[in-house]
Amino acid sequence: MGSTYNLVGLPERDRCLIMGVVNVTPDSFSDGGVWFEPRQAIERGLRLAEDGADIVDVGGESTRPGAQRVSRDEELRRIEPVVAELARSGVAVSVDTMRAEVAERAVAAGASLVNDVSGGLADPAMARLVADTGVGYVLMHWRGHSHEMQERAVYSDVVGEVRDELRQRMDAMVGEGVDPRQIVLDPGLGFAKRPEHGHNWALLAEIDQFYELGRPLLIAGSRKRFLGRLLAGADGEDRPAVERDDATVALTTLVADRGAWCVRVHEVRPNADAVRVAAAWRSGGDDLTEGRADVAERSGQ
Ligand code: PMM
Repeated sequence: MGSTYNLVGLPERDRCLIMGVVNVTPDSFSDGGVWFEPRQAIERGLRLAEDGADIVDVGGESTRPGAQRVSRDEELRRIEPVVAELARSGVAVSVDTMRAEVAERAVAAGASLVNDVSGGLADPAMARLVADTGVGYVLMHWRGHSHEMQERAVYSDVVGEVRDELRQRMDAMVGEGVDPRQIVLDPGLGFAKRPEHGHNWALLAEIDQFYELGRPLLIAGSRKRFLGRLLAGADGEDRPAVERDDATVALTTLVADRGAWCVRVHEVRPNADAVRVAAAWRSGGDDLTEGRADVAERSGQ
């Protein structure tokens, strides 16, 4: 399973990893505003680690469809103290940013992973920063900023095009000095993918095609609109974001069984249970020694 990739500074487990989300933003689609103050965001991150997050992903810029960009200074103000305090507490931290300067400051503050939803396209300095620091790097499939991505969600073969575009981006990053072993790939569910066209489900159904690229996969479907659409009520309205957690857990179980390296989720505990169920399911019970001991260890229990 996902443990054999050995990304520097990140935990290794014989199961799919859990990345818990802390959005230090007033406007993220699923939890905007809830953890906006640094103190609340730090507490939330520590809580997610206790709940079983292997990595805590800290982001200061909303990427919901239609969102406008925040300034670099504001993004730094939001995330830097949160990254620093979580890292100091022993949490493996990932920084969700498209800006090389923000990534650089976050890595200096202790982040072990740069999670760039633009796959290096939003900031030409990102590749160099990743190469120079040697930090792990999530390269997501992306076709443009939030205000323009939905109109770019035009595909004749969504799986083939996303796979080829990920390969091109990976080649470009490696061409600028990034070691391929630093890279984690992400098909970018919800980013230039339209629920009404089934793009997200097509990518999930063909997840095996992404393993052909030879890198670990991060899947981030938590609370996304394609789940809301799937669970629409009789009135035709999408299920609201905060009521999509059970569906998220189901998705986690399925992608963990299909070998995903990590899932990025808002509600950690049930997903942490789900990846353990998937690991036991895959191994046929051969390796049940770990249990949740890793979580107890970290929280000093
Ligand atoms: N989605 C969001 C934010 N960051 N990072 C990665 N690697 N992949 C994603 O799909 C992704 C991401 C948007 O969701 P949120 O607003 O709930 O954080």
